[in-house]
Amino acid sequence: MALLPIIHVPDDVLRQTAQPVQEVTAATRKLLDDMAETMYDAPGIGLAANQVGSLERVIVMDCGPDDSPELWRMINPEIIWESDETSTLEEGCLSIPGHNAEVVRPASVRARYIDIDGKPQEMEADGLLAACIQHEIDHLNGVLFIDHLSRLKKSMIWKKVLKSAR
Ligand code: GNR
Ligand code: NI
Repeated sequence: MALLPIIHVPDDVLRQTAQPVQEVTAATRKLLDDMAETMYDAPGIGLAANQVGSLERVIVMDCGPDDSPELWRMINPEIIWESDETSTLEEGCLSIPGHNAEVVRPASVRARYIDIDGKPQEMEADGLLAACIQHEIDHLNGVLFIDHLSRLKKSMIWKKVLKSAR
């Protein structure tokens, strides 16, 4: 396993669309394992491939309590159902360090994905896990949590980001 450098805004790779994995290989599994190690080290509760400079459609998540971790490794994840009910949760992003904001999203989702054995799976999430999987799939589509904020809130964060990136 290896720790991967985490890429920060305003790097362009965070605005690119990750491409579907055609075949689950040893390289795919290594990328997922390295991403999991990088996520736990950060620490964070999720990580998408764009954030480590890869454009494969893969994510890792662990929203479990420290004494009962639950690692999700997902290939080609997609939301196949979302609730009308929404929920508001404070989000942060390892690629936008130091900036948190409340984001409104569907409260529950159902997702389809390929597991590390190459098998199609479905899962349903609510609470923090639901927010996390939507946040990670957004990354694969080049979308950041600040894109869900009002123009004012987004521009306030973006100004600070550009200032500290100088
Ligand atoms: O560590 C993270 N915390 C978090 C909190 C609420 C909703 C989503 C997240 S994901 C984030 C890690 C990250 O940047 N993943 O892309
Ligand atoms: Ni993020």
